[in-house]
Amino acid sequence: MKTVFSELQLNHRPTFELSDGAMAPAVELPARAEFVRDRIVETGLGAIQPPDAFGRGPLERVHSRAYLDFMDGFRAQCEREGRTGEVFPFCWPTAGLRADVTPRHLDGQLGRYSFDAGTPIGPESWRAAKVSADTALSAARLVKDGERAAFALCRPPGHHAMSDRFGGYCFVNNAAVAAQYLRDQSAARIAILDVDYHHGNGTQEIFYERSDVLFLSIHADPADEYPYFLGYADETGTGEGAGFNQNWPLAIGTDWDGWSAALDAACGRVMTFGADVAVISLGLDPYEHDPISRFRLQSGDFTRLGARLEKLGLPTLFVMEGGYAIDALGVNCVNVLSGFEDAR
Ligand code: Q9C
Ligand code: ZN
Repeated sequence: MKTVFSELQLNHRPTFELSDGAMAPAVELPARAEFVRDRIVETGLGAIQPPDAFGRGPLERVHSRAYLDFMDGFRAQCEREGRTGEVFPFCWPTAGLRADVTPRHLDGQLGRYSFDAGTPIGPESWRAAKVSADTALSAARLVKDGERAAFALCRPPGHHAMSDRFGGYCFVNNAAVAAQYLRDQSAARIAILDVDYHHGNGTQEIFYERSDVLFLSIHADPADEYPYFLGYADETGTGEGAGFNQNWPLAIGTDWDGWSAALDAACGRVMTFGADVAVISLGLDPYEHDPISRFRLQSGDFTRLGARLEKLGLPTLFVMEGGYAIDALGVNCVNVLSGFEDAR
């Protein structure tokens, strides 16, 4: 299986994040991608190639122009306002405040275009995020052109990014951009299966009214876990999209037995949907030793996950999302990919 990756994605280098009421060391670090890349080389999974530049067009298919304009201008605005290091939003237009205004001040704009204070953003972040999206698009193109599967080593991740808000360490929704690209280029029906420990709220929001893109997510119950305000079982899509969104919120402490039951159900739904392509939002944070998560998948379970996904028999795009147990990340990620390859 081919991998797409660029070292430019490493230039987003957060130092701190707001966590548990304090500034704590950031966990979404460049080393995450380096460990995965090194493991791919070590195991001989396949070639690693750099992404092509797709420009702004494919991003505009899932993100608003206003959001992309803000992000494109973010660095210059920081320089004008003398904001040097990382910045964090802290004031949002929630119910009772005006959602129809876009303030001039950077802090007002940050509130307008984000949904949490846990996503550090620095001067290099947006460029790295755009390259991460190019990585997803380039891997999608490999699948479109006939590869059975491809791996987009995306970082920063994407599945929390909404049509016009960043959050959850995510700026561009890489999986959504790639799915929409595949929809535009070739496939009639796309299934996105999100196995990250956290609900993929951004991907759900982007496709919630669509029947051509099925969104399925297996994650920790949002009553107990980030992102708290989306990802419940009663969210099944609306309008044209009614019946094309499904969530499996699982209890803290879920192990492979409980988790794989949800996986089987989700795979069944992919088949009844009649997907032409599967896009896997591949979070490795269901791992038992993940520092910010509380599921109990073991390294060997990730191999089983890859083998189960192969049985779908579909062209498959893997897009990396979360996973913060840095020294196990390479093994767990490549276990999924080699589990898929070895089942062929
Ligand atoms: N005390 C992804 O996995 N909250 N994002 C962390 C830690 C944010 C995770 C709080 C978690 C976001 C892509
Ligand atoms: Zn996650």
